[in-house]
Amino acid sequence: MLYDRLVAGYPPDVAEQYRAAGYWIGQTHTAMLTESAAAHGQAVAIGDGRRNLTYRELLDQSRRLANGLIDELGLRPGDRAVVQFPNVVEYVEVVFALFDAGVLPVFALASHTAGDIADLVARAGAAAYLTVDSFGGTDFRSRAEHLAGVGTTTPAGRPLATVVAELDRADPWAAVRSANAESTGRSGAPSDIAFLQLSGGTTGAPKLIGRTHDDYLYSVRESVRICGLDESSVFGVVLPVSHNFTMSSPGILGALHTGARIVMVPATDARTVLATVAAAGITQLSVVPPLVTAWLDSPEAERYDVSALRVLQVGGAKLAESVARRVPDLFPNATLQQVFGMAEGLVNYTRLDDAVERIVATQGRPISPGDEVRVVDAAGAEVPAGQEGSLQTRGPYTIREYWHGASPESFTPDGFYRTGDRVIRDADGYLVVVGRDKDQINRAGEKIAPTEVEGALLTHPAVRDASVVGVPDDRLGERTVAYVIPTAAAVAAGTLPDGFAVRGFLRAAGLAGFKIPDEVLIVEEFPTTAVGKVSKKDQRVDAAAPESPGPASADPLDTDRLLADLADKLMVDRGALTGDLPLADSGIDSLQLMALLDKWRAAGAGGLDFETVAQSPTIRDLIAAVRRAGAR
Ligand code: OOB
Repeated sequence: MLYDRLVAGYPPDVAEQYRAAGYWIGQTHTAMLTESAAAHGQAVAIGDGRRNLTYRELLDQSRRLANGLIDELGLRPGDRAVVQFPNVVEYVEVVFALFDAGVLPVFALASHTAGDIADLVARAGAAAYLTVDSFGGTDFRSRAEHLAGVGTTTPAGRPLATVVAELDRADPWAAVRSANAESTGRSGAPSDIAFLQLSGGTTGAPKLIGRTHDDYLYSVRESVRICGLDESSVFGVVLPVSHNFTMSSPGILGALHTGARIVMVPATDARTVLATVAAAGITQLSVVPPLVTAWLDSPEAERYDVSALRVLQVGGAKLAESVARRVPDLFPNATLQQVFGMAEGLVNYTRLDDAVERIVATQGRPISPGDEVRVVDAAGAEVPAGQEGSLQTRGPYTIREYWHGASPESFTPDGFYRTGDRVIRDADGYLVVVGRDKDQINRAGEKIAPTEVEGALLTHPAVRDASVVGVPDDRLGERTVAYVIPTAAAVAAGTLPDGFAVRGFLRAAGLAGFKIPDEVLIVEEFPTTAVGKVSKKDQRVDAAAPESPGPASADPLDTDRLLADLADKLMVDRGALTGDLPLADSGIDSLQLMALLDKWRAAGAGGLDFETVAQSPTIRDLIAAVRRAGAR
């Protein structure tokens, strides 16, 4: 009973083949770290500017934490624990503690809201929620207290356990850590599901993806080889720590497998990243395309010695060829590597020794000779090389089913995963991503299910119908546009909500920041297809059409206007923005700042650069900088 939930869906004969081929070597994550600690004990495994841990220390700390989780919280093998961490050392400690205890981490993102977490806890049947006290202006502790306080119970009838790492303390885990640094011996079998990763999601909440130790670590070892990671490498973590790209391609696990050093980069803006590359000698970075574009635009680009960087991996969303060609301007010594992967499994890489033309123009080819890839037409028949079709895949590290068999239609009867991506495969097996047939928005690499946003919009009393689409955007890849039809009552009463109010409503309703539409358009009706369905295709085209210029304002860089722009981005009341508020505490992220920068540059602050904006200590300094740039 205890272990039946841990069984993955690979047919036994297929599993045998993968073992015979040497793909699955029968190692758990705990064994992997133990081996690395034996080989590289005194080397620094990870640092975030607050704490550094050697391999030996990481192993010891995670074991002591594992014993504490068992003794203090009563966690048992096979339990699930939702982890929500920013990019800090404690994340890696806690994940390996859970592996050691045989508890499955469920990888939430730091950007998930309290509502998202409650939903994850319920769907994963989690026994625990582990997080930090607070970070970047978010109070995670009260979130944990709330979850525990509302009497959340686990399937076994136990109350939800919560653990909060206190980041300001010398010993952040003082409350739970045991003195016992022995392995618990509970880490389970290599063929067990090791953790639950989240899918991008097309309908409603993200689906849970159970990956086994065997299958995941196979992809990690091969990624290490393909991406040129070795013990002299320094891997900089810029993207969210728990994302599949950051974890395993080759990511945090690849670095730990090979004895490399992990450096948590504290922010994503050009100055912070380039300065950290220079100071820490970072050799490998994994990023999404919008960050590359932003860094290329930044005057910081030439100010730091970033010659240490050997590999710049870009993935999660399509990298424009024009941007790919400019990467050497930014990192003269680095080889660009495109990464087209998915949490469900399949990862494609361009190879480091591929010709430049192939690197800039394709999204790579699969990791493994065991990866089976087919490109099919609407009837499911394979199309020849060079022709566009839907990508399906099966192989030694791709799931055969979602957790508890959710969404069976995502798999073909013969066990291929329907990726929802439209691709062209060339004669050498390299893939070019040309589009999508799943209803999903890819906003700067973050995946958004339109149905989830539509559902939230429909709870607004003045909204009769809602349709959410992704529209091509130079900076974000895609931006999110919501079309809203108001109720007749709201129209009659003249109480139509505006975009600002709608976005504020969504935030209050608990929608994560990255899912809140960039634009809300109030309309009378939706365009329809021949069969009468909402034509999202037409809506995408309409939203992409250039806006008619509105009435010119007297001074678009007037202090009040600037504050209103900021308030709108932050979805707070204009009144809540005081001049003394430190920018770092305002909750604004670098992509939001970049969007504002674009707007203000267009409005007259042409010479304004991102770093000046991003490094403004307070809101007042920021406004002053924009106005200065406008006056020049
Ligand atoms: C990665 O994983 P997910 O699960 O967040 O998203 C997967 C989806 C893919 O199905 C595809 O639609 C899109 O993200 N995608 C790309 C892409 N990489 C991912 N679309 C175009 N070009 C690319 N290079 O995003 C992920 C997982 C592991 C490694 C890297 C990315």
